[in-house]
Amino acid sequence: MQMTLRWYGSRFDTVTLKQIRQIPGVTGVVTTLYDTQPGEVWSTERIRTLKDEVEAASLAIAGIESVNIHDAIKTGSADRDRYIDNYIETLENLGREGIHLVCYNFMPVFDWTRTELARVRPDGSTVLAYTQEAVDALDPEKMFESIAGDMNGTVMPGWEPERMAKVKGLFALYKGIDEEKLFANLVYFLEKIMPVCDKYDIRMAIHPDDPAWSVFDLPRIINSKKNILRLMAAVDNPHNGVTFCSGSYGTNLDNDLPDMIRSLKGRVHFAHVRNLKFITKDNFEEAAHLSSDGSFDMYEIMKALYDIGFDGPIRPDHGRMIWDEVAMPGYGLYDRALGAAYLNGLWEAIEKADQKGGTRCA
Ligand code: DNO
Repeated sequence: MQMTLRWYGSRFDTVTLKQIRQIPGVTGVVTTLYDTQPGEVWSTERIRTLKDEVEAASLAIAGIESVNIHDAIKTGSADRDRYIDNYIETLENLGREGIHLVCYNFMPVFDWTRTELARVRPDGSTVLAYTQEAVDALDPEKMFESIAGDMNGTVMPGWEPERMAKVKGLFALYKGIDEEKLFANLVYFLEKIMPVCDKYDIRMAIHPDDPAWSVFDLPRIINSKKNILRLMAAVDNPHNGVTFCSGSYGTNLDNDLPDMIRSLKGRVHFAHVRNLKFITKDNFEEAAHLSSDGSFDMYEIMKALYDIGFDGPIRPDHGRMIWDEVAMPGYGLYDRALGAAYLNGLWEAIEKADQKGGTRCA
């Protein structure tokens, strides 16, 4: 596996490439052209400039997170083929620049949903949190305003103000789109792009829905073992793969994370590994990566990735805000750096135990 950090680009991120380079064991970033809109073609020039900048800091682009999907594709509207052609052109341009991993999601209207961006934990750190009660009490069109004040002046992925200004219209677009239609639209899209992925060896890695159930009555389809395996079977091409995000699938306690990873052997192209702390089953907060700080057994998650021969990029995911850092909630430097070091430590231990046949010194 390759340890990486998510980086939003020098115009948007509070964390620098130099800082990322100094986290032990981190050799790459997953990044994006954060100012492009879904449906826009990414030019070769811009991809090359981004690549040059990352490489000048002695890091590599391990993948793109995300090339976002236009709503016309998700809703299957009459003009979807035009946007799929644009997506294909972007993939070609990325492939020619030697980029072989693309993370994306197929969530309607909202990307990941949290109801608090700065819940205070017992140690004084602040974290993102979710309660179903808060979602149920909220007018979906006011969702953005309810959290905007806690974004520390940053633009959060999926919650771009321009997009949120159109939220009413977005809800209207998805009227009549149920889970079966959304699934069919996703399969249609994947079938169209697979030839270009085959040609340039681009691994598509779908990010799960977060939380892993329907919010505001919107359809959600990438949220369980059954549903993700259905997608893998529907487009049975190794380039159709997943971003295994423990913090997203893990929102639903019915999801057995190590078992899901094992069932996806050969299709996990990218891993987001983080921990959650459950207060009740639909009230959870993000925790430090360490197993004992949250509800997941992080060793078992890393072991499952090791056991399936996972060799793609991995990244620590949302970190706590600690040590008075002011950054994009979830995406500060300090706690993600601790997370990377911890995950690297787990991996080293798993690997060495395996190489030594699990034997212990007398
Ligand atoms: C949140 C992220 C998501 C993810 C997208 C992938 O922190 O995990 O925004 O990047 O859903 O397209």
